[in-house]
Amino acid sequence: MEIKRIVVKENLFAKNDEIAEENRNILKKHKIFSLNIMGGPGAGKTSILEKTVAGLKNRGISCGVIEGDIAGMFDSERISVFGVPVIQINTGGACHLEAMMVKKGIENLPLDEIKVVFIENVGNLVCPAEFKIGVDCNVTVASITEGEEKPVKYPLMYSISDVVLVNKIDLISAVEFDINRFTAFLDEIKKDIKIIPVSGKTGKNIDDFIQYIVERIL
Ligand SMILES: Nc1nc2c(ncn2[C@@H]2O[C@H](COP(=O)(O)OP(=O)(O)OP(=O)(O)O)[C@@H](O)[C@H]2O)c(=O)[nH]1
Ligand SMILES: [Mg+2]
Repeated sequence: MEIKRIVVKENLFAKNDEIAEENRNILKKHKIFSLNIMGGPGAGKTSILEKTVAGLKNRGISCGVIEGDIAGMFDSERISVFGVPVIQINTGGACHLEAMMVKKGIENLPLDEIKVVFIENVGNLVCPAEFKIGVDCNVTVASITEGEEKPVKYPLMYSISDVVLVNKIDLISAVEFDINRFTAFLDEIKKDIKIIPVSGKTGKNIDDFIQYIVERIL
């Protein structure tokens, strides 16, 4: 009997890419610089966003935030304290944001009033890297508590990143993390990448990240 083969994955990605392109066009039309903030669970994505959103606000730069989580409102509640528009997307089980989910988020933001959109992806070092969402800049938050070799163990995530924020740098003496070893591993995966060691807790070097964003605002 003839066996039928249906390649579902490719088609799904193709449709996702199409919607990601629509997102890119909507954001471009409104001259909004957009960032996809990715990283493992608890790496410090929201902590860094709290400091970054506050810093941008102090500079008079308005932003919006889309929070992606499987369930719950914790992260959007943390961000809303800063008086910026924030949309919580609950994926209901999916371990990543897809372009259609992000599109719904974008459509609910006041696009004429903001210059920057942050999209915090679901905490996961694998799946978010596989789904384009149509942003200008992919950021991976790498916590030093995860270990130095993660770039070579999760190569796709690091290979699609434009910026790596090496977070929890305040814990460096306790964790004995060797940043040179980390950057050497990262260099094996991707050469052209901006690395900023930061602390989402103390705010150390968050200004460098803010400066990078300011320089890229359209
Ligand atoms: N010491 C220290 N703790 C941090 C730092 N950044 C975040 N944390 C702590 O790490 C934990 C997780 O931080 P979050 O900002 O919620 O991490 P997240 O990546 O947004 O987590 P998910 O959204 O659940 O994936 C919290 O207890 C934070 O206080 C840091 O730079 N230093
Ligand atoms: Mg978070």
